[in-house]
Amino acid sequence: GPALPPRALPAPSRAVPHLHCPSLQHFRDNYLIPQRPVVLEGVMDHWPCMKKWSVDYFWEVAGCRTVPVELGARYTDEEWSQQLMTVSDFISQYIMAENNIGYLAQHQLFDQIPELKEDITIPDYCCLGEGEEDDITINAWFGPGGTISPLHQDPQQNFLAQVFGRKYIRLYSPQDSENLYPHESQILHNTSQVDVEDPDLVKFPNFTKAAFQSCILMPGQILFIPVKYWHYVRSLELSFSVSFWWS
Ligand SMILES: *[C@@H]1O[C@H](CO)[C@@H](O)[C@H](O)[C@H]1NC(C)=O
Ligand SMILES: *[C@@H]1O[C@H](CO)[C@@H](O)[C@H](O)[C@H]1NC(C)=O
Ligand SMILES: O=C(O)CCC(=O)C(=O)O
Repeated sequence: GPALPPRALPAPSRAVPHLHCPSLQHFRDNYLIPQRPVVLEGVMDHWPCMKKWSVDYFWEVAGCRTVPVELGARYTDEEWSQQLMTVSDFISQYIMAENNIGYLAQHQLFDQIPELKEDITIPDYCCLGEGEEDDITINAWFGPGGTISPLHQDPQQNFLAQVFGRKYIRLYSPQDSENLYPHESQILHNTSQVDVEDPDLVKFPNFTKAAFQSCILMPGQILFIPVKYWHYVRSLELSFSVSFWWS
């Protein structure tokens, strides 16, 4: 379908705090243990991806590789689907031609193209978890402006690292789950039924009771999303993010 028209940003709310390269202990005591979101700056400045990654680079290193692509603005839409296609087809049909929304959102990309993995680093803070480094799931999120990840929660801690482009992000505490109206079905039970930026308050009256934090995640910033913390993500332009799920 046609691209969604750009929407105005919502009213200001509580901003997510920002920190520059906190010590492991400071991060653990003030954010990990109390399970508070925070934006980390300065941590990924020297990752090679910051200088190397671009649309041309992906075309070059991965153009002929076949990957699953999500078609449609959001995975809760009726017309949303997944399709296998080459990275070069994805780039020409969904990145260059700005009339369709397609999202390359997947975890196999870094196993499929090991070259890309050398351009990123697992954040040191992950060593504060109990899991092994091998158990960390690294996801790629590559798409044009207008991709939306509906409000949902995941079962692990997350570092969402922004390589290029900006993303508008809203966060709601797990303590507010009942005001977020999770879907009833098993498959979508960790996704909210509410369209965060255009809520139906007749159907979901208690949604306004839920307090939220928000930020615009900029290139070079890493957002810590605690386990089960609800997050909604909309890309503001061509964007590449890498997420690290760890425990
Ligand atoms: C939802 O929960 C399931 C099981 O807890 C998990 O595997 C999945 O990654 C979660 N997130 C989404 C978006 O489905
Ligand atoms: C809204 O919250 C109130 C009080 O917490 C509860 O009694 C009511 O059932 C909720 N309504 C809906 C539609 O979820
Ligand atoms: O960037 C996005 O669109 C969604 C990211 C996300 O949901 C995640 O990292 O768990």
